[in-house]
Amino acid sequence: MMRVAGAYLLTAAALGSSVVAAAEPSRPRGVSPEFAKFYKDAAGFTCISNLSIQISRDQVNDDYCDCPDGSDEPGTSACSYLSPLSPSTLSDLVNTNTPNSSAALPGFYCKNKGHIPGFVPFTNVNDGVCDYEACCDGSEEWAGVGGIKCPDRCSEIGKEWRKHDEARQKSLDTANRKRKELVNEAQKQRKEVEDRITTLQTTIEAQQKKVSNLETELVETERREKGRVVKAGSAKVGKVGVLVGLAKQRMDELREALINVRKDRDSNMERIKTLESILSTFKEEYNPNFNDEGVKRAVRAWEDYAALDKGAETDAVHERDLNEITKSDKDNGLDWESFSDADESEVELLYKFEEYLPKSLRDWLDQKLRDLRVMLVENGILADLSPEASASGAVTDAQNRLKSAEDEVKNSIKSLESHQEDLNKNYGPDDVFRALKGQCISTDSGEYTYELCFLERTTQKPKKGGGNTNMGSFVGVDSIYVDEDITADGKGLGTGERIAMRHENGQHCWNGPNRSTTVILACAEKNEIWKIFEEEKCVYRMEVGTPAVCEVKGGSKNSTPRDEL
Ligand code: MAN
Repeated sequence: MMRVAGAYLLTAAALGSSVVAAAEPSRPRGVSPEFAKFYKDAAGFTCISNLSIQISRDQVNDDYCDCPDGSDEPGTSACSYLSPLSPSTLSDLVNTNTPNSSAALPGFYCKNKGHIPGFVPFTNVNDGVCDYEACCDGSEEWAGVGGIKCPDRCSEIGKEWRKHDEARQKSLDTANRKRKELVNEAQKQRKEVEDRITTLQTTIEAQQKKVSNLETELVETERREKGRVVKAGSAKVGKVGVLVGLAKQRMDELREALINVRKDRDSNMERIKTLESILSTFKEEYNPNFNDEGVKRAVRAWEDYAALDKGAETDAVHERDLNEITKSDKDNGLDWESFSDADESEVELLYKFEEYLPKSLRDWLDQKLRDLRVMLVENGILADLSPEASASGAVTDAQNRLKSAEDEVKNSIKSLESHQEDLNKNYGPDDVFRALKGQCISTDSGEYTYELCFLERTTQKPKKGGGNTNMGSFVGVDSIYVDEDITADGKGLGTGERIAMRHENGQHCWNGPNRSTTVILACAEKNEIWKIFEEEKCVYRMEVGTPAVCEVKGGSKNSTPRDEL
């Protein structure tokens, strides 16, 4: 049913009847088909809600109010002082006969042939004014008070109404179709989020496995880099064993070489001594009187040689050291067996193994060992443990790989959490607002342009330039009761529960709160800001049309036709 200026146009649905009934002889003036059953008795009339009061038939519509509920005067204004029947109790009355209003009838019934039947308030009956809005057939002015004539205009008014109604219905259909599209889009977007979550979960699992592998790899790389020996020996002898074996072999070679050198030295010393003794005797015993020039030159050369500094006699300490060096390893307390059994974790000891040698051996061997180590490193037997080598080596690579894998996991978890949060957010009925997210609409009002970006924020932009003002960021969806007009072009909130979007924590208002905006939504063919006003300082209210709330309980307008004819 539609309310028009205090009167009612009846829709077929509202009264459960599909056609305007043909004139019924027994139906008194002003009675609608739905109430006809109360007026069927030709002998008399029983007041509709006062069954104890019965009157004669000719007292119906005699312009005198007999029934306390006014039901005996359906076609006159005689009982118009009674409070009118509210639209909500009309159907109660028709269906149950138990009115809760003093008036039993909704008003004077106009058949309005060619248009939609309607009721005119009883006060308007025969008041000398044509009530074409509710009574296009002019039947409520049946007495021609003051000479008034209200010709039937239902044909033209009905035609115009149907045109409007068609357009309105078309627009409603379009709006509903658009909503369906939005819901489809929203579902698609939700599905994308769900799929992304599934993908992320699998990705995270794989990434975590990768991290764990890289952790193992790093540990292994670190161990390998500390004691890398390429030439692994037999299964029984470990890498250290191989290295110890090589070192021992080298030691033996060096010792042997030293012993041989000492032997040669001693034998050569003996020979020198013998030669010196021969020459010394020669010098003592030769006969200078023979005047042999060759002999004289030899004697002078010998004297020169003998005068040379021969250096210190053989250093006893040095000799003792050499004796120690050339002793067997066992006599030196060096147990190669125990080194070859060494665990890899003891590998570091190897780099300092000269410390296990007697002091006397160390200096001499130091240089040799240095050479040996270089040779081993160069040949890939020992790892290069210099700081530069470890900083740029495989360990750093492994560390970097692990670090970036850990970062990947962190990023994926963050993304997963934000997608899960998004899935749990209230995006309105059917998740429909998801499809509007980020879409902006705006309208001019006064000195500002006002903008709404769905699910983001509302903004006030001065037309004359200057900075924009944040009127609040989207925080959630609510329901709000409204009772507003709907304009002829269908824009407006109407009456009932509507979906509202809250926007809070906007720019602080001087001497006031942080700006906030309530955006109230009603069904419309397109997204559009209808009205914007500041309810109180820095508290704004926007009325917005959108297909997103069509056909939604608490979000759309009445499904009955518009108020306009
Ligand atoms: C600006 C606008 C107004 C608001 C005042 C408050 O002029 O944001 O809407 O009322 O500031 O000072």
